[in-house]
Amino acid sequence: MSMLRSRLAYQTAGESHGPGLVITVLGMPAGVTVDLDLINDVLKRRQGGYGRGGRQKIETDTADILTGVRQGRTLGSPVTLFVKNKDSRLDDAERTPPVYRPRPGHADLAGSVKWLTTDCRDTLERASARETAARVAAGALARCLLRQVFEIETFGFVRQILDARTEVEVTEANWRDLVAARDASDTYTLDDATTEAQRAAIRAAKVDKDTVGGHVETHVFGCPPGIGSSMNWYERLDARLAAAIMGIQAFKAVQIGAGTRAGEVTGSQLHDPIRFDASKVDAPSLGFVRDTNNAGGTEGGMTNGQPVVVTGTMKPISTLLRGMPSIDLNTKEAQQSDYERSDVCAVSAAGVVMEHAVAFEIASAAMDKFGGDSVTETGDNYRRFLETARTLPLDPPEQTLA
Ligand code: EPS
Repeated sequence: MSMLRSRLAYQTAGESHGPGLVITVLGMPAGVTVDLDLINDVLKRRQGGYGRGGRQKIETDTADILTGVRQGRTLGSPVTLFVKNKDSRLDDAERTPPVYRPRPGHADLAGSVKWLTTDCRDTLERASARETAARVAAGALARCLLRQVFEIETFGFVRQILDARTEVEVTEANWRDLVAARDASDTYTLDDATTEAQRAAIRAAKVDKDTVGGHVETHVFGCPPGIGSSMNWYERLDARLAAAIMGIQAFKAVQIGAGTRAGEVTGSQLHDPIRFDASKVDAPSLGFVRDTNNAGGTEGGMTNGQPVVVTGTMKPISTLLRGMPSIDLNTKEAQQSDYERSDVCAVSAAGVVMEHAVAFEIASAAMDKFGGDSVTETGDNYRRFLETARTLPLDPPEQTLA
């Protein structure tokens, strides 16, 4: 996975109620123009969405750049970002009390046993979805690289909350228009009727002191064929995406393209027929056209030139105002689980987080393929690859010499 084997990787650190979150991105080439407005804009969007809790009224997440950037451009050294927590109180025992009644669905029980304590707070402070702010910051930095060097763009939105689902189709032709629709939606979905239905589902859950989850989608446009690799399981792009997405708090499933529907139809119904359209040879697809995209833009663990389409499923948040049947870890007696300030629904935020987790993996896999220490070198490598791929088949002697 990117952390272990790829050059472009990141590490986050920080507790939910500690002084802040630290993000270190390793392997960024020199010369990436850091769009701090983009980073801060998506950090703000992550904080929003109908159904969020009180914490987001306290925080105004913005990133400070501590290392790796000079005059707005990366140097090739590790880039460190810092997102400050205003609600910093980790060492205040009164305002951050122990939690002895684990919440079903949270890390509380398993973590307390693992780290040999009965105070779930030692686990939950790091397990908290507060950390997703760090993931968004890293992904936004990756988007700066993707845009500048590869002209690759990502688009994330909410497909469904509980049973309120938008059927709007996202294509290469319409996605830019849908950005405005998504940004006008309180739940980050794509049409007004679904926004209203999702708001109603969240409102009903709030009245019931309950929570709701849903499905979020990310589409990646502009990938050429060949990012990722079929040579080793850990280089497969779909495997990398799945690992990155399952690493997001509260995600329970990932689907690429048709996803689980692939098990319910025949091969001739599923696979996307291949055509060649010489008029599209300058597009990232290099002219290899598919009229359907059930593969979700990956075949054999590599991009195939079609948009990469990923769906992630977030479970309902495990902190319920009404509590859930649990126990007191000190006495083992039956008790309702503890309540911590939380969200009724964070699916909208999860859509932002997944988009950025996906962006980082795509950028990391693209750097694995094209390499380079500076954006100039990486860009040259990329253009040369496209030019050569367009001339296929190569002359045999040329192939031998290359
Ligand atoms: C979150 C911050 C957290 C929670 C939520 C998401 O802050 P606090 O615990 O202080 O309210 O609101 O985290 C969870 C739902 C969770 O289970 O950890 C954030 O910034 O996204």
